[in-house]
Amino acid sequence: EQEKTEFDVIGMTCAACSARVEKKLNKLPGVSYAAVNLAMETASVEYYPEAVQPEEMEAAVDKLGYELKRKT
Ligand code: 9UX
Repeated sequence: EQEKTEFDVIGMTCAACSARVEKKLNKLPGVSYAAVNLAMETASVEYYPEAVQPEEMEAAVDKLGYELKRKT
């Protein structure tokens, strides 16, 4: 069963930043769809929890130099 989660994204300045974060999330195995909103500084991710966890998304984006904070 797919799940959906939302993050605040910290550190994005321009559209290339948001494209980079979005591409990274979409490449993660287990992620079926990721969309980043630069203006809102948010990311919405649909994923298969048996294949990937939100912590892995945070770690992958951290490596790019941005920070994800999961919304509760
Ligand atoms: Mo835009 Mo983001 O020039 O790291 S790509 S600021």
